[in-house]
Amino acid sequence: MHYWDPRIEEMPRDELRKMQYRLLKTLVYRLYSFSPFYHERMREWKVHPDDICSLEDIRKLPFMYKRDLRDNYPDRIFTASQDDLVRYHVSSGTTGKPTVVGYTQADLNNWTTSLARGLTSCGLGRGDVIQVSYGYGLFTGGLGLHYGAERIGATVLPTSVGNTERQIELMQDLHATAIACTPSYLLHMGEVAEKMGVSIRNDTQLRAGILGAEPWSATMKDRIEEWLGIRAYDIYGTSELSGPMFCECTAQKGFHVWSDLAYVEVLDPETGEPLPSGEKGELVITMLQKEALPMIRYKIGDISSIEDEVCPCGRTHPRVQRISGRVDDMLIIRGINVFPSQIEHALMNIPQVGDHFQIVVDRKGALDDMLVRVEVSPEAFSDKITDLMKIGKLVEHRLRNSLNVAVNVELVEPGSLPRFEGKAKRVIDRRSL
Ligand code: DLL
Repeated sequence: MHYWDPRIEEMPRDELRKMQYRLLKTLVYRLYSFSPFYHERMREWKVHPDDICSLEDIRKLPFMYKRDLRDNYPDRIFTASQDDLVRYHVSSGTTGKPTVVGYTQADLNNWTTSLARGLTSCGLGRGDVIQVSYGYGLFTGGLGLHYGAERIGATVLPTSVGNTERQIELMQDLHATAIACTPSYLLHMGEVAEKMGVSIRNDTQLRAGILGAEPWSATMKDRIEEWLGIRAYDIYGTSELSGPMFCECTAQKGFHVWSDLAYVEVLDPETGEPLPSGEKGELVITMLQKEALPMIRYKIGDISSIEDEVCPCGRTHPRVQRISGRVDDMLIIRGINVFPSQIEHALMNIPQVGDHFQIVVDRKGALDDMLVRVEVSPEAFSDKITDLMKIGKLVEHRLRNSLNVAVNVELVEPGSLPRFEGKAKRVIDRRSL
């Protein structure tokens, strides 16, 4: 078994917790003393650094939200001076102002270390050629993976997104063994490759995908693995935490959250109470070592659960399961909560369904109306109306059973729905327009 830093990765749990407590205590004192924003927040919540006497006391601290960054645009809550910043990333907010994240050199080092551990844990290292097809620039995916891959001694092929045919030629010619991109972009690449007469499974050296930045179901993972002949690893992060940070290991049982860098909580979204291992709730993360933009109890809005058992890979750090949705991308259809990931999960279990779908929500009179447009798989596509009707009925039935709400289904030809190079946009909610 291969580790990047065995001393940390296999550290006994009690030692890790002691380390977390020390880091938390130092962080809270620093912020209370030097940051007007955190000082004010802690006073509002009537908590003083002296009140933090154990790791569990983290629950006394106030939450942070994305809107805190937006309200303090661009850099009013940074806790490092501009002289000490070595980089900015900016996340393109769809609503309101974007969020700006600044990094000191130590922040970049920790981010890169986190990825070096993660990439090593999924079996990559020296000798690998890692094609980085996340966007380079203000988005964190490209540069984040780039530095992580270089750190482990792999050769980086920095293709960024777009120009897909050229990407596939380079993947073949330079013998890429791994690709880092969104799962939806990899699906698109697979299709473009087939149109070029290239099978990723048979005609390339690709054996691993480092896929994330958007929700994707376990069934989608299975399909990608089977179709492309690779292992598909989940990688998670948000720009506010640095960018892509936490990656699955070869056990593929959730991504390890490095305890020396982050403290993770899963809370009941209704009561705010911590949930036991295995139960799904809202992820709240505290970054224990960030200098320029510390994030304490950041309410990310993503839903998942923690698996507390030590991983078969031997790493002692907790694992977070695949993200099953967001608190705020939850669609409420006639009073029923529906997550796009549930729809994906149901669809991907139907062999006649292709890999792409779109959800359109509208209001007809007073009633919510949900239409799911589904590409039929090339093998199942037929010009016989009766064949298509049968598939349509099956899809409707499966969706109704898994969502408990009636759904209209429209089957469309393979290749006719939009494809994405970055994060897929699968939901069109016309009710808010
Ligand atoms: O998406 C960082 C990233 C880059 C992660 C490359 C992984 C790979 P943001 O643009 O700030 O940062 O978006 C963060 O994307 O809160 C989740 O809702 C979603 N997300 C990210 N990774 C995953 C994943 C980057 N593996 C938001 N599964 C997060 C599900 C994910 N959702």
